[in-house]
Amino acid sequence: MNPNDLDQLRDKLDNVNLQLLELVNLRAAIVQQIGQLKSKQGMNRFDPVRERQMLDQLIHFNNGPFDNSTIEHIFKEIFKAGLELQEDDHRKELLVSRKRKPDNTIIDIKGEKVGDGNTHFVMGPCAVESYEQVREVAKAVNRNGIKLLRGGAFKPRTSPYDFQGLGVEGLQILRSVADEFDLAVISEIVNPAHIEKAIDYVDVIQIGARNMQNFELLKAAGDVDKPVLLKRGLSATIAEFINAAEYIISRGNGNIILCERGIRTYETATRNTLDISAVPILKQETHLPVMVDVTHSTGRRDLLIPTAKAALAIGADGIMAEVHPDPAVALSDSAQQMDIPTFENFLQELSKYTTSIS
Ligand code: PRE
Repeated sequence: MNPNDLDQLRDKLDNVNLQLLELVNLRAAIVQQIGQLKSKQGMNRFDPVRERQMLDQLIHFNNGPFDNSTIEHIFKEIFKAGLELQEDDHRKELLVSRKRKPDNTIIDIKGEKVGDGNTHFVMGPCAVESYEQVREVAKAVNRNGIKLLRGGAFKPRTSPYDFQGLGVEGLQILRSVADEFDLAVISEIVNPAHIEKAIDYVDVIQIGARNMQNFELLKAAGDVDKPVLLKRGLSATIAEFINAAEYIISRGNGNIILCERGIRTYETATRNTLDISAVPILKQETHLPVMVDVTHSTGRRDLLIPTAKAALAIGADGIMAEVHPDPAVALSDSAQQMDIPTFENFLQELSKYTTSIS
């Protein structure tokens, strides 16, 4: 073969490549416009029927040399790329998106500024059981310079026969103890109708993993002027988690802390699987602070320190963990809560890795 022929053919191919490039991007720009229209009209971006029609038409006009299955394969990849472009554009439009707001959201909770680059701890018992129990933990929390006290008053439990929490009485206990030690209260609310009432007692409304897609609860939390700590659902993808936060911000409340608390996988060595890479992904995709709940993600006391270290190393804004004066007799989650000396050792171990324990 004449080497000049090869050069000529390659020149031709270069030209075709450039034409294809232009056409592929022209197509992508049209797909983006369709995506915007679909967004406005609330339509599904993925449309398999439309994809089938286009493939049938392409096969009808296909004169080779590529066979039909190859043509289908190539165009399915093109459709997939178009769909991803539409989804990417959609994500950038979200109010929680960092593309919309490049600066970090900093949430001021009684002077504790979550998202300011320092490490923040949220500590307290799994469930409020009594005034004395909460007071003992609050005293230790305060003694160690921590401001954010957690405690469950409404407990969504797997079994209806397990302790369901003290309800409003639990919130009252939390408030009076927190006031005594100048702490802020974070507590889970499970019913949209309770939000208004809870505002008198809590400084941060927690929406738990099991309620991450309770859209009426998300809307109700979005309607009030209180920070919200939103936990990732047990089997929620990161995109679903971000959309749950979007429900809250879309109603006007942008003070949202995201909390990775482990997801359900086939692994049984831990209670849930801590999805540590969710932390930098959430921080890249959104402007919201991100915390890690090491207690629920592991379900194991022996893993609290290493997972908390990992969370801080990967950029978490805070750590949540459970503390009980006597975990052995706790009414919930007894295997995973720390007693007070263990909690103090936990803080001591982590102090080497935090910017400031506050
Ligand atoms: C498009 C993209 C995604 C859909 O699954 C179907 C088709 C495409 O790339 O052709 C465009 C589009 O959104 C549409 O025609 O509805």
